[in-house]
Parts: sequence; C-alpha cells; structure tokens
Amino acid sequence: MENTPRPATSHPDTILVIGAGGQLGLELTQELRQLYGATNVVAADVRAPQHEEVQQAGPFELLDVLDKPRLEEVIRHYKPKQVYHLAALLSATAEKNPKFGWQLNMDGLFNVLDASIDLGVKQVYWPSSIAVFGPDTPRQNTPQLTVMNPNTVYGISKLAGEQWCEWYFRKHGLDVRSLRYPGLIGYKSLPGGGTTDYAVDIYHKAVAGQSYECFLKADTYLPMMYMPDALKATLDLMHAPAEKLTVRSSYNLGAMSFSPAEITASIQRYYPDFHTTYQPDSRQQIADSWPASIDDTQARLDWSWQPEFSLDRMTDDMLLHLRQLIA
Ligand code: AKB
Repeated sequence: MENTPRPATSHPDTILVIGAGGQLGLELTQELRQLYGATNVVAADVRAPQHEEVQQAGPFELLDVLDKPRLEEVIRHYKPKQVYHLAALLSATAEKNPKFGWQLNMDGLFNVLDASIDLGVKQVYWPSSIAVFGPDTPRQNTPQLTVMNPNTVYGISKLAGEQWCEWYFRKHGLDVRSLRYPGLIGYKSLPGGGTTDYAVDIYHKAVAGQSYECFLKADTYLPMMYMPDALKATLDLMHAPAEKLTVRSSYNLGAMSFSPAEITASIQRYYPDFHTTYQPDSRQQIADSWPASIDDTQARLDWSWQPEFSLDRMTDDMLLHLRQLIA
C-alpha cells in the first residue's frame, strides 16, 4: 500500500483471513503479512487462489467456511487471535442464487462467530456493505442510523449479519468489528458478482484500448472507494481502542461518489478516444435501491477515519498500475 505508509508493527498473534483469494482478501492478506510477518497471517479460501502472494508467501489452507468442523480444525491448529471473515456472495450473484447467498452469508458468519467464542479468538472482522440500505433510505449523505429496508438477498443478509455481530458483542463480549464498504476498486484483482464491479472493469477496458459497455445508466451515482483507503479503514478500525467504538453493528464508510459518465470522463484525461456505451441490466435496479453518497461522521469521530483518494487521483493510480501490469 504505497500511498499510506505505516511503521512495521510487531504482532505476536496469528491472524486468519477467510476468503483470502477474493478482491479484498488478496490485498488485505498482503497488507497484514507486510505488517505482521508472512508466517503470522494464515490465508484461507474455498479455492486455491491464483495469486502467489496468497498461496505461497505464507501459510495457506483450503477452507469452506460452511464446513464448521474444518473451520474449527484450522482455528485449533493455528490458534489465531484475530479472524477476518471475508467470504460472501455479492449482490448480483446472490440475487441469482438467493438460497445459497443466504446460506453462505449467514451460516458462514455464524460458524465464524461461534467457533471464535468456543476456541478463544479475540477479535473478528466482518465486512458489511452499503447494500444494507434500500429504496426507502435517504439516498444523499445516507446517515449511520436511518430507514434500512434492503431489498436484495445480499443486503438482507448483511443487515441481519450486522445485528448478529452486535448481539455477539453484547451477549458474549466477542470483539466483532465491521465496516459498510462502498464499491471497492483496485488493480490487483477483479471483483466478482457485485453491482459496483463496473468501476473496476472499465479501467481494464481502457488500458486494453477497447470501449466499455456499462450495465448501469450513465448518471447512476454510487459510493465508491479505492482499495488503499479500504485497507487503511479496515486496519484503523481493527487497531482502534475498543472503548472508542460506539458502533458495534457496522460503521458507514465514505470516500467518493461518482457515476459511470464521470469515471469515463476521468479516464478520458488519459485516453481521449475512450468511450462507454450503456446497456442497463438487472443490476440497475439494485444500484437504484442503494445510497448515492454516505455520511460517515461516526467513523470520523470514533476512530479518525479520513479517506485519501478522489476519483481523479484513483484513476491516475489505477491506470499507472494497470499499464505496468500489461507492459
Ligand atoms: C456489490 O456491488 O455487491 C459490492 C458491495 C457494494 O457490497 N461491491
């Protein structure tokens, strides 16, 4: 994470990252290994990831989070004090496979929370999403506490998960922490099955010299965040003193908000001939039910959250790295 240098920290305990092969998991695993040493960070995923960094740079375990005995075996073996549980089906995929989306997102969370209590894990990180909000929610500067009513399987599972995290904290004293991520954008890996994925795909098309067909309308505003900011937020939250945290469901987290037309214009600063066409599909309905921008005052107050990347700064960095990758 070259833009937000932090001093190396010594961390005596093992960390387990479940879903380490995913878009966030890959980068979070790399970041944690840099901070705490590769051998102290166990990467786990249902599939052996393609990325060497996850599978070979430190311990790796094949793990289906729905297989509770196997999860317990991994926890018993490594005795992690922290678990990052990132495995989930995202919004668009969960709409197509609702029962499995619910099962993975909920039973996976229960397995992690219960195993953590039973086997002495002290801290759990679990990502929530802007998908917890729904069509009745105020769309601009969506507050931390407001009408929710999500209408996607993913959103319902994330909202229920937030409430369960809070319940496990209050009832069992498990130190569960969570963020409501906006769409995450990074150059190291592709997201899969989300509604905000277009904002990653579009950069890949631009550097390949192709045009982009967008599945959302040109003026669809959604909250977004560049990966270095997402990593910083996650680690800042996990490092914050427990007594500072007033939210035990999940924190609103904002950075930037833009539309497909605006990201296209940002890319055109480098590729003037690049253009986007618009062919909205079922994901448009999902996007229309989500906030356009987020009020993250509570995160700023409680643990000094401050994003660094604007749209143009993200575009500069994304294009620089993607060009290097294909060179
Ligand atoms: C999705 O689009 O499903 C995710 C999310 C906003 O949680 N990126």
